[in-house]
Amino acid sequence: VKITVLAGGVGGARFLRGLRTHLRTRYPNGDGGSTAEVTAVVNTGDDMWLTGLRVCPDLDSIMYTLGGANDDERGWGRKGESERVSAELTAYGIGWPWFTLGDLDLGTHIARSSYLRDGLRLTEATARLAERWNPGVTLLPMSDQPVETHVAIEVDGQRKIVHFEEWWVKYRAKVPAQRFIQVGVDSASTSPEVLAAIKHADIILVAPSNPVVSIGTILNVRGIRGALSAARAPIVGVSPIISGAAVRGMADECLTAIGVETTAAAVAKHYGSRQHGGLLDAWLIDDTDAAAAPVIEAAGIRTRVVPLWMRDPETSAQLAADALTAAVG
Ligand code: GDP
Ligand code: FO1
Ligand code: CA
Repeated sequence: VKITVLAGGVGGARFLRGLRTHLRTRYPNGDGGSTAEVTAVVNTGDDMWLTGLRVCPDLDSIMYTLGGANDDERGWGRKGESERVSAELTAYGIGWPWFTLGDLDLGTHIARSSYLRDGLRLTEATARLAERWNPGVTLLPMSDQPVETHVAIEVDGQRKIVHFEEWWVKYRAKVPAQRFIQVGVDSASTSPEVLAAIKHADIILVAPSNPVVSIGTILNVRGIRGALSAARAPIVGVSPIISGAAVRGMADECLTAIGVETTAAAVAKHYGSRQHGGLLDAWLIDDTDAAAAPVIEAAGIRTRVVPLWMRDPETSAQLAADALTAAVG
């Protein structure tokens, strides 16, 4: 079975880890792994060139999490990290002092930048990096061309446009976002690998990731929406919103900026029913949101009510199992 997952960073990583666990028992290969083939199409809108290096936060969150090297407490970066080089960079006045590149993490950025400088596409560079971590999932950037999310904000009466990470990390999304801009989106398109992963999938899953700056960004890349609507596989989404709140992270601030309520039903309607030209065949909502199921069903999206909290490996694996069950109707 071939499963393709659209994913952002932390929510995407936890969901993929749960899916991998579930598939090892559901489709065992006799060697501790699974015969199921999972491909993740990952948001690269948070990427940037920093201190001369290409940094890809969401790809790295997934790669480290599946490789068992993620700092799960902080949510990003490597566990056991140190920050000696970062202090040197700050002393030279390069980089962003509020955005820390750890020493071990810098190894990844240097290796990636080296591959890119050698002429590899980001897809190829990502595959090379992932070889070391054995993620058990094929990681594909949504595009080989840069598409960077920028945010229009107003600070002290001054309007300005900043990189997504500046809004997210420096301002902690506390200044309202007026608009998201995808720099480069007009000249970018998705890769042949992503198109094939969508076309040949038996099941397509939308991870419980940020609907605006993770999944929304992926969907806006040329070629992806068309491929999804033409895909033969059912498309099942998992709500990143539970009881009217983003579980981890700041999805609320992003949804508000695009005029979508922070509810499981509003996000489902924002994605839209596939029957009516939208994205979803089915949508998973949390037990606490059960009352919203009829509204979502009425919009033409099959709705399943299950626990959506990924508290530990078991609950994450169960969520993945529920998503696969929803795919068969
Ligand atoms: P980011 O790129 O690191 O911001 O991560 P993603 O875009 O993949 O996901 C972030 C979103 O995942 C958060 O805003 C939450 O809404 C959602 N999320 C995080 N943990 C959970 C969880 O345990 N269950 C569900 N359903 N959603 C979660
Ligand atoms: N998040 C922070 O809150 N502070 C940081 O200094 C920081 C550095 C950083 C470096 C590399 C990387 O891959 C991720 C990093 N993050 C940091 C996390 C990241 O900015 C965000 O959580 C995601 O991009 C949001 O989707
Ligand atoms: Ca992200």
